[in-house]
Amino acid sequence: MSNREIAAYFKTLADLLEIKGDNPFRIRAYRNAARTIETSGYDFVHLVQEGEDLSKLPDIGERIAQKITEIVTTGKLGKLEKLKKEFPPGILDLLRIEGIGPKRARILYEALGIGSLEDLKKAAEAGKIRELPGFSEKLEAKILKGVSLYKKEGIRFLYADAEPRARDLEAYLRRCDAIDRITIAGSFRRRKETVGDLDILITSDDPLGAMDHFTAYPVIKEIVSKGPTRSTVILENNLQVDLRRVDNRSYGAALHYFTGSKAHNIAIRKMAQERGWKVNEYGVYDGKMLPIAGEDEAGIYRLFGMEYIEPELREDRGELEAAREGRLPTLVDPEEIRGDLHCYSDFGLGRDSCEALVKKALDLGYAYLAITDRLDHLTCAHGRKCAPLEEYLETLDTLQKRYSDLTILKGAEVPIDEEGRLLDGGAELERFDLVIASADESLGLDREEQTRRHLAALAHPAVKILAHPSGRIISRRNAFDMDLRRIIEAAVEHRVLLEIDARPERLDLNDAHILQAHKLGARFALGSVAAGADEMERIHYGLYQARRGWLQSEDLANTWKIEHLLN
Ligand code: DGT
Ligand code: CA
Ligand code: CA
Repeated sequence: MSNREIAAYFKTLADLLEIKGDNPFRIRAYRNAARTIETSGYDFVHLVQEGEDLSKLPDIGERIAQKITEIVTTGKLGKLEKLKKEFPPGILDLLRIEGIGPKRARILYEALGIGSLEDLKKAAEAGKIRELPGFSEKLEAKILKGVSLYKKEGIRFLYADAEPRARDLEAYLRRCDAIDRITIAGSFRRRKETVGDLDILITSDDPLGAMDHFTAYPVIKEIVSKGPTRSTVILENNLQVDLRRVDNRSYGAALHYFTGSKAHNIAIRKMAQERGWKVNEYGVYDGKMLPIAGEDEAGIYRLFGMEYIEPELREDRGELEAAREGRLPTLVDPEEIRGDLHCYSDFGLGRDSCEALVKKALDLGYAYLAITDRLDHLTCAHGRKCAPLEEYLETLDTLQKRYSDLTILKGAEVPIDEEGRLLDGGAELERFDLVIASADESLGLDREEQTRRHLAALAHPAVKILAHPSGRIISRRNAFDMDLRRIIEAAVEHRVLLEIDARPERLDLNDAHILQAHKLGARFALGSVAAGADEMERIHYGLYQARRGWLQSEDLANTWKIEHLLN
């Protein structure tokens, strides 16, 4: 169990208590504990197993320590189970909708008895929500949009939420003597931003032993089916896992088939038919049904006279033609990343000092790091201790002197107002090495206004990167209504890099937009958008998205030398 998963229990507990109207101090204590656990460098499962005294850690008291132990050892939290029973089962789904937090969920539940997305949709359609305290007609419309978006995309897991669980399960399966080879296939192998379920392939000479081991995995909620060639289970976090046992001589064909995507498979099958062959999950067969490939995956592509196609590209978006013609991209590799171009320190939204970020960048082997606090947090705009801007710039200069192995870029994220002006708060933007323009959602703007606002900002000479360009949040918020093509063209013209925001719920631009923008000549920049040193590690989620968008190192600024980047 990962720290993130353990923290999720406390977040859910806090959410439900808040909907219930419980003591705010207790709620805050659980939220703080969740944050400590999630951002801790320690592995909590390990701490529990070693019998460490957890209550020595910040924000972890005696009782929270007990709860962590309960979660780690049983996979459950009794208090949470009990609390869940006090509400309709769909109540937590409300929180997945953009614009609804626990406070508003409480109002919806108390005033109108809304306990599911179905209830929410009905009430919004009937115009009942706008009247509630703290709501409005606009918010009601946004909620309605949010519900339909959520329903359309279904209940999928963010890749980043599935990944720790998948890796743990994989490691668990590897410990079994009855299991030989293991691969997690499906959308997970293609590193899609969300996954519906996990598809695992194994080989085994002892199928019953292998399946017994699988179904004994500690955090299973339900065994849906169990058999010698296939078993399906549902984990405590509702993630479904299909495990299939295949023969060694079919392993490559099965891997290919179950990696997908379905569209890619169908395109391959068509190519086979044109040659009078047949492809399925057992192998490739000639006209006389004799096997001609199947043991290894690369062999299947070779058989068709193609280069090996990386799983990230298998979406039937032209990869088969490219592979046939030998012009597949050399996808950008994690080792090529030289730096992070978007993160926050405790001068702004971040939790950690600039120095902590610098140290982390060195740990990650980076050559450079841009610290990019929001300019409105650095100038007087937020009623904070007035204008830490000078101190920010000085701090970064001082750190640069102390840490000569890393180039520290003095960055700023600058909000774009509704007209497309950069909110510079009176600061001179030339004082920064790197300016990131960032548009928040502006509900009032129509398509043309939203587009123009972006075009105006892109024309500003100081702007180097456009943050999270589409504005979407996975399963929560659609992309801004604007002409993205024109915005991409303007970015190309003004040599502004388009960001790939690596936050797991953002991953913005997405793969399809990256492909489109790349064809139009755009270049890209990855940012972890970390609010703490530990979050800088999540840059790889953005890298996966870049790979799904066919990017090579020359397309991605983070792989460039600093001189090239700055000019
Ligand atoms: P997911 O789970 O919704 O995130 O997406 P996938 O791609 O993992 O899809 P899933 O789990 O339904 O099936 C795994 C793979 O099996 C899929 O990527 C391709 C293959 N597959 C499933 N159904 C079909 C089908 O009807 N035809 C073909 N050719 N392949 C299929
Ligand atoms: Ca799947
Ligand atoms: Ca599946």
